[in-house]
Amino acid sequence: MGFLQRLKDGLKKTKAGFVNKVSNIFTGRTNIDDELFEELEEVLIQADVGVKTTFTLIEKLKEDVEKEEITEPEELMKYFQKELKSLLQNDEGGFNFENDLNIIMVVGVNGAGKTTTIAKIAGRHKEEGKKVMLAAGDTFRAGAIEQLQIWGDRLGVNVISQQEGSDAAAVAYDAVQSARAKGVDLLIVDTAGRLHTQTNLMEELKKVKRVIDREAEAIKAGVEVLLVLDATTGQNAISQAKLFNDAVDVDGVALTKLDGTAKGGIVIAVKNELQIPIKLIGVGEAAEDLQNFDPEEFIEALFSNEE
Ligand SMILES: Nc1nc2c(ncn2[C@@H]2O[C@H](COP(=O)(O)OP(=O)(O)O)[C@@H](O)[C@H]2O)c(=O)[nH]1
Ligand SMILES: [Mg+2]
Repeated sequence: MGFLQRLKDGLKKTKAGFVNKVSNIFTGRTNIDDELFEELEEVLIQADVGVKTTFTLIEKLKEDVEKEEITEPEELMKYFQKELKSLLQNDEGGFNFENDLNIIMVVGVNGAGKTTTIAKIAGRHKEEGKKVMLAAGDTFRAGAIEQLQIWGDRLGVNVISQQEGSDAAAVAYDAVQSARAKGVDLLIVDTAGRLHTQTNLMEELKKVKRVIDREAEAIKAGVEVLLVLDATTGQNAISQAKLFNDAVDVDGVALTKLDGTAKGGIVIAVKNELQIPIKLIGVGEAAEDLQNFDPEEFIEALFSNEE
């Protein structure tokens, strides 16, 4: 299956639950009236686009109607897609590594998809011929260390770990040293995501980040923080993102499980309410289902008439 087909398949639920409703609003009437905008507003909010972003979109559409003298609802739908695309612009999908050693610190709550996303990123870069290393920084659960180790074995990638309960910042420190010594191109650091002790978690993550930043600066390694968000958690994902961003300055988001929700509008909310670029989207469990985010392709896949 090709890349675009995977994207389309992964967005099926959103297409059925959101895009088709939007289409019906534009095709099922002859006039552009207040009712059209009210219905659209409702559908957008239901699809997790977020209140603020929904209002922005509606305002822009009303401006388009005036400026372009649009009278046909169906024509306005083209402007709707155009405005969606422009709201998602400036997102550079994927990674742009510029240093000899590049470090990605991966954060997010338990179950968001951190470990699987790490494995997918690692696998992809290994295939491209890069030397990849993983660090088992979720020291809170023995299961998490083991899970990463299994992925490492499967992918043929080194995993730096210590035992359960050890200091995550110490694991990160070891990993950066080892990565440098072994000439690694990409080091990906897993972290804990337990939420019942939120303050402790954020303090721990800050410490890990401080250590990574300090060690990276000394050897001119690149560092970025990737926040993994589960698209099926809707507006919750947005509040989580604010917490993580306050603690560790998030550079990019990986939005997983888009295949599991009809509310793909969350993509637009993440971009606009958080102002954090979406780098990756997950549209399924297979490695190929983690894709670099491309707004153009995303909108095409959503609105295309073909299955
Ligand atoms: N359907 C679907 N499942 C995903 C996706 N990404 C991750 N998962 C699943 O989400 C579950 C939790 O993932 P895990 O990586 O262990 O989360 P962590 O606790 O954040 O490390 C696993 O069963 C993954 O297979 C995705 O894009 N689509
Ligand atoms: Mg994990």
